Amino acid sequence: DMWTQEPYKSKLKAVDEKLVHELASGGRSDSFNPSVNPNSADIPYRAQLIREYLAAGNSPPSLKKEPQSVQAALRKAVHYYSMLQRDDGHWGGDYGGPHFLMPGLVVAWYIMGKPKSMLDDESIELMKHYIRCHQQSDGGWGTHLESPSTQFGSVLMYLALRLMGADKEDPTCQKGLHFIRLHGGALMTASWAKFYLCLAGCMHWDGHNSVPPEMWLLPNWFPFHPGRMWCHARMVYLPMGYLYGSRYVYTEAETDTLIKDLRQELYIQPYESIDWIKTRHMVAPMDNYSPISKLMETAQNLLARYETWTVFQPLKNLVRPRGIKFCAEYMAAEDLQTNFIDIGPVNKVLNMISAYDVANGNLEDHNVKRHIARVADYMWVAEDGMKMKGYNGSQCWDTSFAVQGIYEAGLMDEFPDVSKRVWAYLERCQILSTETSMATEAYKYESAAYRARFYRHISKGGWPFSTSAHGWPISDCTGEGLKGVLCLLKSKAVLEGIENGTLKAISTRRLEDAANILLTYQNEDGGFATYENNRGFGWYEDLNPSEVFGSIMIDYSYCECSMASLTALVEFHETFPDHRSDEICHAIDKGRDFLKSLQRPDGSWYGSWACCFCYGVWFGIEGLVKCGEPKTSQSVKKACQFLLHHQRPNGGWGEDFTSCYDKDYAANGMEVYGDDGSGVVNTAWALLALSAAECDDMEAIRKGVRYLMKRQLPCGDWPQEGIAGVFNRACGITYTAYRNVFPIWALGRCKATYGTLLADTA
Ligand code: LAN
Repeated sequence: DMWTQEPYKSKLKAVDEKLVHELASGGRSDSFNPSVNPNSADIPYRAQLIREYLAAGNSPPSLKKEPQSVQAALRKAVHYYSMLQRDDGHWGGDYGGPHFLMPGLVVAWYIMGKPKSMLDDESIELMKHYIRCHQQSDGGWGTHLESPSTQFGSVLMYLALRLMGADKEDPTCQKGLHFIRLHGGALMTASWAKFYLCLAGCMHWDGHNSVPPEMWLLPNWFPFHPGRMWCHARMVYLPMGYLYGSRYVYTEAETDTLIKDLRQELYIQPYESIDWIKTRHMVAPMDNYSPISKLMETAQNLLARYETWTVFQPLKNLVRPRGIKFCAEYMAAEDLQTNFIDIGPVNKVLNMISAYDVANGNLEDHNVKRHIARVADYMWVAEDGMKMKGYNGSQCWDTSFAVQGIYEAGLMDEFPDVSKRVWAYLERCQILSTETSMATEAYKYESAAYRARFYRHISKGGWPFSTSAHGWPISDCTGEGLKGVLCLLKSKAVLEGIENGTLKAISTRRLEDAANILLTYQNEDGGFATYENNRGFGWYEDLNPSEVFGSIMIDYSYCECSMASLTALVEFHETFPDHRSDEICHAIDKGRDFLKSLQRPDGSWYGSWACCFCYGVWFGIEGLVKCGEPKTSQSVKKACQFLLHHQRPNGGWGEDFTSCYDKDYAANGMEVYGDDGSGVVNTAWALLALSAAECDDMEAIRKGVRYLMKRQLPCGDWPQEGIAGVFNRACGITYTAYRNVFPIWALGRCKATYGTLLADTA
């Protein structure tokens, strides 16, 4: 138990552990029970912060459930949440969920000779625990926490468990292997899993479709160019190109007995008998969310000839080394620009293996060491063990939302230290130039020429999703960050702090830079994509080589990114009407039209980054209304109708993850989490949307507010429920801040909007 070790042990004595536990778990005795709720409530992390809070002599909220007013509920909620704020101002949380990330890291660790500096024995034990926790009754593992078992999840989790030393006879392994073999063995897993199998030496590279590094050498005007792909797909297929192109295999594979065993375990046919080239297109139906198109299959078959036919070899020998060289150079730039965190967990691992290969397997190499030092950024310990997160965290994003919620709840001045710390964090996270924190080394990559060479958008003025060290700005994170700062400019404590020099000022110039970068993000269609402009074409999706994810090939305009960017521009414009006024007004008008164009006939918006229509509709309504659409307009009315239609008898809203997957509203089943299938986060989004539109169905609003209050735990927290986040249509991702931030925000907004009309709610 890592919490009982120094430096925490000494503090532990000072506080009442029972109280800590009650506060951290909301007084519930069932801490983690994956069969009831596979989502972590983040109890160990929260307990540690509460411990420190108490050890410093602060008093916690009372654990009595008083007869409450909305105001009292809010005060308690913010008091509770303030205990969890870190000294540097951010809120952290479990950002796990996907099951295909940690196995990649384990493969890297294994290939690199199991360095303890990357994962020590204790981490390995905790990671094995995680895998055991999430095994399902059929023996398999899902692609993410709440997904039914897939070959993708199962093969990877099994591989990780075995590489971490679990015995084949171990009951978890036996059940897992049974599932895998029952469904055709590892030949049937998805390509991203096959990739790791190839690296580890458990599959022949001929069994993997070509990822030619040469594609980077195509001229930029060429209709298909990887530089126009969505940055996440681009940054994953970059190291894949390097590793595939060099046909990298774990150097000890041929003599390693564990690898030898795995080669026999994972396949239902003898490993030596497999005609690999014929297995490239195989994939289990359960993994096949976005089937490979005929076009792509043809391309892959042509590439397979390019890889193997002798006529092509002179050409290949000429261009492949150049492609590999470009990939290595591009990866080096990405490593430096992100301080070796890299844009996400997949390229983090693959870039690290590549850097290790570039260094000829030398663990003492400077770059390899810097890579290893940044692995910890992705790890998280919760009640279900240690996991690899989907990003290096959601710090900046959650913090920007939290402060807006507290502001709308009217409690900013009541918690002055909270506001001051948020200010400090947002100040620190804004990206000040196109340079990064490893400025001297990364500097050369920041020139316009390098930016173009490596397909990077400008950074100056933006905010990232996680930390300043990560350094990739995002449109909506910039929007929410800017709105957070604008809120804080209304805090007395913050203004005082700036005045007396305890807080750093954020110059008007910096806020203008934020508005400037937001303007650059707007696409032709009026909408906003995630990290960059939309560069490619719709048909790129036909070339999606990943069977498990949808819509990954280009950066599309999204409802969420558009709302956050546009409303930030609106608020910026209200505060600084002289800066690029015409352009901003024009952008807002265009954006509003875009939002309307995305609205579905039933009045809803599909949410791409959280589950699902409740989230989308909140962004849709908020975006329209703040961009000047009358609240009485047809669009707004219809959107409200959509939400009202889906309110449940108990006053809440509850959507199932399949909404995202099927792109069709799916209500949670009654049995989910034992509360009529409603959930606090969905309900909060719906209330935020309805109150933004000043919906006059008071009965519905009152019921919703009452629901949120009823579900509040005695300590001021709310329970963690189903998985809230999603990406690429098919993968869930945990947000543990949402259960605090959104109920606070929604209650605060309803109170501000409806005031005494809510009076009889308690
Ligand atoms: C994220 C996290 C943040 C998220 C929001 C800012 C909330 C969203 O509004 C825009 C998209 C974005 C930036 C986003 C995109 C996809 C990410 C990066 C993630 C969900 C976190 C993890 C995920 C990433 C792709 C996971 C790795 C898997 C691959 C398929 C590469």
